[in-house]
Amino acid sequence: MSTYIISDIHGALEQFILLLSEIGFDPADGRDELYLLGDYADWGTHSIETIGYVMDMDKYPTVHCLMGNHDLMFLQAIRESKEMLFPNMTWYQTNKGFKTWDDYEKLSEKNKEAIYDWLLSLKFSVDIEVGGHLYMAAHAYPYFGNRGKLGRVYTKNEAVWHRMRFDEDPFVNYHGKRKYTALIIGHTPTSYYRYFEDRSNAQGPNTVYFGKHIIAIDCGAKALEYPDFGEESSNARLAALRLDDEKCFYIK
Ligand SMILES: [Mn+2]
Repeated sequence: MSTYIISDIHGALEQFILLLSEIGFDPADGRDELYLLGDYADWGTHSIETIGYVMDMDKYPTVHCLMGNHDLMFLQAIRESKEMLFPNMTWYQTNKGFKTWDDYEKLSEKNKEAIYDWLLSLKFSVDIEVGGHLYMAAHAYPYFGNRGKLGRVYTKNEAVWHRMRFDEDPFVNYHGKRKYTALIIGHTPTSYYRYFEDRSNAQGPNTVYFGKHIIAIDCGAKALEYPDFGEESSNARLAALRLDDEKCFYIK
């Protein structure tokens, strides 16, 4: 049994399916665990299809899906449209949610409701134990609910939006009993962490970043369909981390 983690698919369904085949993950055989850290949609043109695909996978007990900021914006847009307000225009215009929304509006009421219910069901963090180590996985930042003694309030909003610095300790205000080895996150493309660590930009394709307190796995797949984003486009990949031996798998 192995434990795999993937984040920030952003509508890159073809690459996601190739990556699942590369790691040999099949939810029907019940052998391995798969954690998806959010941001299933937006940017890529196959966003609604990606959400449908992930929703089908999520029916299996070995698949665990978390909330990302894009999933939260999508959820907020649906709720606003239900209340006859305009959907979240920041998401629509500046976070590349327009294709997701336009495709969503073409769906049947039944399928729309299924997406809404699924988005509402997404968790903000999960603890993962592998090889004697305890990790927390979240889209961007820890979320504890009401577990443990906390030196500050950790909000759901931060859990999907916070931009972690490369040297930041996300557990510094957690005074509970659990001893976390690292926080595993997506959200911020790993080129950002490598840049701040060694001030170098010219490093080729993005790789998973193993920091002091974090493991960052978003290798920038959102730019796969955008050739005009310079190095962000040429370095973009979708990554899977196998937590057991920290082996990484990549699809361009
Ligand atoms: Mn994100």
